[in-house]
Amino acid sequence: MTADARFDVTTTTTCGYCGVGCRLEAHAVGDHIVAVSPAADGPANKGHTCVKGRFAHQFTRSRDRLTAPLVRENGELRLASWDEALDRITFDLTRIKAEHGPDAIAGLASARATNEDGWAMQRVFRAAIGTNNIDNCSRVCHSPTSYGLRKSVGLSGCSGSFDDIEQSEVLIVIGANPTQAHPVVGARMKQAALNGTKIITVDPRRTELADVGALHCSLRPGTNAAFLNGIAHVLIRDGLVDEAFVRDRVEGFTALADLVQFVTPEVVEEITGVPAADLVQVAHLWGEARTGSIAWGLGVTEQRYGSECVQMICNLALLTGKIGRPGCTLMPLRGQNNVQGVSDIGALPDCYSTYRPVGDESVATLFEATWGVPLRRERGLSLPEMLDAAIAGKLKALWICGYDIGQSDPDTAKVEAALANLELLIVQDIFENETSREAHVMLPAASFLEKTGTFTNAERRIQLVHAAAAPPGAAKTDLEIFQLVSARLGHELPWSGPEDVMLEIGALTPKFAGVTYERIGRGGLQWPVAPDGTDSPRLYEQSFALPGGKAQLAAIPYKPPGDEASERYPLILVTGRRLEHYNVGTMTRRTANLELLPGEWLEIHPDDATAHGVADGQQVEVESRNGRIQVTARLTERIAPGHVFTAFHFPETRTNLLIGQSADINTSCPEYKVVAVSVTPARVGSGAARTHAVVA
Ligand SMILES: Nc1nc2c(c(=O)[nH]1)N[C@H]1C(S)=C(S)[C@@H](COP(=O)(O)OP(=O)(O)OC[C@H]3O[C@@H](n4cnc5c(=O)[nH]c(N)nc54)[C@H](O)[C@@H]3O)O[C@H]1N2
Ligand SMILES: Nc1nc2c(c(=O)[nH]1)N[C@H]1C(S)=C(S)[C@@H](COP(=O)(O)OP(=O)(O)OC[C@H]3O[C@@H](n4cnc5c(=O)[nH]c(N)nc54)[C@H](O)[C@@H]3O)O[C@H]1N2
Ligand code: SF4
Ligand SMILES: [Mo]
Repeated sequence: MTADARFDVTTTTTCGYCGVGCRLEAHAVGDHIVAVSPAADGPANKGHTCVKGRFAHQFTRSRDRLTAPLVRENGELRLASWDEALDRITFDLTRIKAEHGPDAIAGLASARATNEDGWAMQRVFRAAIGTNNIDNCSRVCHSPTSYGLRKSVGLSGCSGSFDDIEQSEVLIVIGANPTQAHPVVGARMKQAALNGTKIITVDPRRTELADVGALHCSLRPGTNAAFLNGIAHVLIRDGLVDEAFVRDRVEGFTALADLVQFVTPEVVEEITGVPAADLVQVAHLWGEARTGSIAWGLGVTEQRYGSECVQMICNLALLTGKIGRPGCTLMPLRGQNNVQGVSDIGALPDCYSTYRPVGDESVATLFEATWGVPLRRERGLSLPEMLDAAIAGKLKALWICGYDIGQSDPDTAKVEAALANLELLIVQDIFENETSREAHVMLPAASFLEKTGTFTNAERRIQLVHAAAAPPGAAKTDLEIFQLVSARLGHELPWSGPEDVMLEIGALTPKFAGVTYERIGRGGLQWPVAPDGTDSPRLYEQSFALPGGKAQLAAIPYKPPGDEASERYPLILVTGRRLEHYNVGTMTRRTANLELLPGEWLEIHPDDATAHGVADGQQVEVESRNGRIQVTARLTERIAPGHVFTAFHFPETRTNLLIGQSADINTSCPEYKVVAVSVTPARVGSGAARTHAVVA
């Protein structure tokens, strides 16, 4: 309830946009949310929010919201009752399973929905359908972070908290643009810089944070490994290693020292373009500081060797003992509100919750005992494998919850071919999107402001989400939808609400053992959570979560990225995001943020613009080996010559037509960050991009 007379009800909840996990107060009048303000006691936001959390809530009332199921009939989607839609799904899934086996069916869980929604979906796939074909959007985002952290230090999550930002003497921000993508964390970093934290930014673009930093290193896209190994070289060469820490707590020093001995600052300058003296300065700032943290983002992960680079980031913390103490944190800036959580709870083809392999007999039998059905021991298909299987005609049905692969996945033409080849495509979302163009059934879901559950932010902090309004029309929560379908498939999901789901997660997941809604309360709980409710704001204080308790240094050489500039494609395109819009933009394009930023553009350095005959504001054609789009050019000196930048928030731009199949070697995370392109003035009527209306 609320003390403010302007509102009927005020509900404390957690923001559903990015992984910062700001706590919000949502104010409703009648059925409508009319305002959102920051919760003063939010552990991550401490009374702040950004333009999305605070203002981008009008989408909840958009006329475009899905308010009833849709089913395809004679080529068209038409309104249907829940019974009709569920009958169609049950009939088709049962038929496909009988004809082709359970592995002809696959699912994608949402990084935007709650832990409880994700848990329900993976249970439907594993227990009701009988396949491990379940994946989520971390595949294209921070899966390399998860892989790298698990190899180097053991657990797939931030080693500390955002509170370590202010306690860091030095903060390296590599391949992340927090003032745009994690604005509240970006603001905390800026504030820390003003209070003395030395920020080192490592990014081909001069990000806003670079303006308050001690040093900006503008490297060539795709050369992080050379940079990181070069720092390790200087740390070892100049006696900046914490020898006691390395001796007692770390393995693999000799192999790393042997590998990096020839990676001199001069070699690094040659590969990355970062002046040798700057590299030495970074190593000394880092090595000589008492405390220091490293934050990273997609400029590290969305690369061919992204997972290896995460291991190399860990090397720098381990060599200098900057982990497991205040102000010493490995801080991956996880993207979506619950991309950490949806992976933690096991919406992945190879693991149950907290990354326990599906082939682990003791884990599988525990799940079998609770769910009462036999479970598969072989891993399922990852997202790219699902698309290949659909094109090959082996995958017949795909159920996608809150993930618009038609806009966000690489190689749009390939995604469209895969979707078009399915016998059953279920899209469960709050809006129609690019993926749903091919849907056979659409299920209308409740948004984060209309449901209860939990999200896990980028600090491993599980926080409560509370419904602040009712879902529109006949829309249902994702959890309710999974319960309805599962029951029809003959496997009841025996919960009376999301709180019961969390109790099941805790019972089957030792690292969540003590999690209850009551204990989560207003402050959240950072996993692992002991049975008595004690949580873990800081990992690795005494030992690492690897056999023997020791961390692993990785000795891995630099290798060039998957794509490189050529005479035909002389510029390197980097893609990313902008402050005002969120990923595929279904939500932010239906808010006043559209007025702040109504369309896409290509950032190009004035020298390149001159060389390629492009003027500011001109429509240009961008072509890669994979495809061609049209977009407006804007000249800016924030981008280095030789590189261009655009985002992917507008479906009509079709940015991802340009992205090919190059991906991280260990996790298949696409190389969205390094694509060789040509940029030329658009020929009138060349029709590279399909346009369609975006209704606010
Ligand atoms: N406003 C807004 N916020 C968002 C999102 C959004 O769409 N809009 N999306 C959310 C999601 S899902 C995610 S994952 C996060 C992403 O957040 P970030 O990881 O910060 O995202 P990006 O802007 O894609 O990329 C970060 C930086 O990597 C740099 N980069 C590119 N190539 C390289 C390279 O080879 N080396 C280095 N060192 N840097 C490189 C780019 O220039 C860019 O500045 O943001 C989340 N927050
Ligand atoms: N070129 C390029 N492409 C990229 C990237 C890049 O840097 N460059 N980044 C990649 C990254 S990091 C990511 S994470 C992806 C993100 O790509 P997506 O996951 O596809 O994008 P989102 O906008 O986060 O939301 C997906 C869908 O969830 C729906 N949704 C929101 N809330 C709910 C809910 O509560 N329930 C249900 N059922 N649906 C909901 C939205 O309407 C939307 O259709 O994009 C990737 N694509
Ligand atoms: S910083 Fe992220 S979590 Fe916080 S209000 Fe903005 S979008 Fe929401
Ligand atoms: Mo992401």
